[in-house]
Amino acid sequence: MKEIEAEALTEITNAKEELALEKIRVKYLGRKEGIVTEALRSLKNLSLEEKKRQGPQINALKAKLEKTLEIKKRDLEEGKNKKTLDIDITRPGEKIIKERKITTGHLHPLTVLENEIKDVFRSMNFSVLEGPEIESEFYNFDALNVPPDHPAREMWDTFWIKSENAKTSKEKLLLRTHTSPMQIRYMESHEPPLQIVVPGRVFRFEATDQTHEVNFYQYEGLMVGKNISLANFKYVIETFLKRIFGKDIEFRYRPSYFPFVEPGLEIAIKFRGKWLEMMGAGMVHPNVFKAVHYNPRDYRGFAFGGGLERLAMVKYNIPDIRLFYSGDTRFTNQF
Ligand code: FA5
Repeated sequence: MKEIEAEALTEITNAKEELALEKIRVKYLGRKEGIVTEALRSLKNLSLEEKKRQGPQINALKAKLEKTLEIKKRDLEEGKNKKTLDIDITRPGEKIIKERKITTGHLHPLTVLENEIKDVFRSMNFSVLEGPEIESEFYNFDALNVPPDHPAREMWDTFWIKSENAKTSKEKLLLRTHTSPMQIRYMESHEPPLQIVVPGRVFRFEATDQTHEVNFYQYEGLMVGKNISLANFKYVIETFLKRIFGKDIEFRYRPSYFPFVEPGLEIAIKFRGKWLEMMGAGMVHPNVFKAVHYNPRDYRGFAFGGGLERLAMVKYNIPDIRLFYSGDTRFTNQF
C-alpha cells in the first residue's frame, strides 16, 4: 500500500493537464480495474483479522488520493484561467491601437526652462514671486526713475490701456513692458537684505522678427543689502549661466543704459556667430531707493532683467523666437 501511495502521489504531482489527471484517477480509483478499488474488493477473500488490519489502511489511501486529485484538479483549472490573464498590461488596448493613439501632454519648453531658472535661483537663496501683467504707469515707469517726459520711455513701446478717468500715474494702466515694476512693489513692502527673482510675461508694441516678439517672458532679479557690489552680481549671474547651459559659454558684458541702474550693463551670448542680447542689469539707482523710501546711503543692490525666450533659443539652438508661439506641435513635441 505504501508503494502504491508513493507512486500515485508522484504521478498526480507531475500531471500537467486534466486529461492526464483523469487517467491517474481511473488507474487507481476506477470502478472496474482501479488498483485501490481492486484492493478493497479483494478484502473479502481475507481473514477477519487481516480485513480489520488492511481495511482502514486501504480506505484511508482511497480518501487521500481522492482529496489530492481534487486539489490538483483545482490547481490545473486555476492555472488555465491564469493563462488567459497572462497579458502584457503595458500594451495599448486593441481598440486604441485601431482607432487612435493616446498622446500624453507635456510642458512647453519655455515652462520647462522657467522652472529650471527658478530652481537655480532658489538654490542661491533667492525667493521666487510673480507680479501683475496689467501695471500702472507709476510702477512700470515713474518709480523706476523714468518720469513722463523722459526720453528713455521710448525704449519701451507700450500698450496703454484706456483709462480716461485716471488722474494719477498709479491709475493710468498699461501692459507691463518689463518685470522691473516688481522691484518697486517688493521693496515697498520689504526691508533689506533681500534677494528675489520674478519670472513673468511682458508686452511691447513693436514689430516682430527672429529675436523680437510682441509678447515674451522676462525674469527679473534683485538683490539689496549693505555691501552688495557688482562682484556679487558677476558671481550670481555666472553661476546661473553655468547651471543653465551646463558648460562654459561665450558671453560678454558691455556698458549700457537703463534709467533705474547706475552703472548699467548688458550681457550678450554668442549664438550662431552673432552676439544675442540676453539681459540688462546694473547697480540699483539711488532714485529707485528713494522711491521706496530706502536711504540710498544705507543700501546697495544689483538688478537684472533677462529674456526667457532668448535663453531658450541659445540653450536649445532655436533660430527664430516666433516658433515658441507658433502653436506648431511639430516644434513643441521635440521637447
Ligand atoms: C529691460 O526690460 C530692463 N527692465 C532690464 C533691466 C532690469 C535692466 C533690471 C537693468 C536692471 P530690455 O528692454 O533690454 O531691458 O529687455 C531685457 C531683455 O529682454 C533683453 O536683453 C532681451 O533678452 C529681452 N527682450 C527685450 N525685448 C524683447 C523682445 N521684443 N522679444 C524678446 N525678448 C526681448
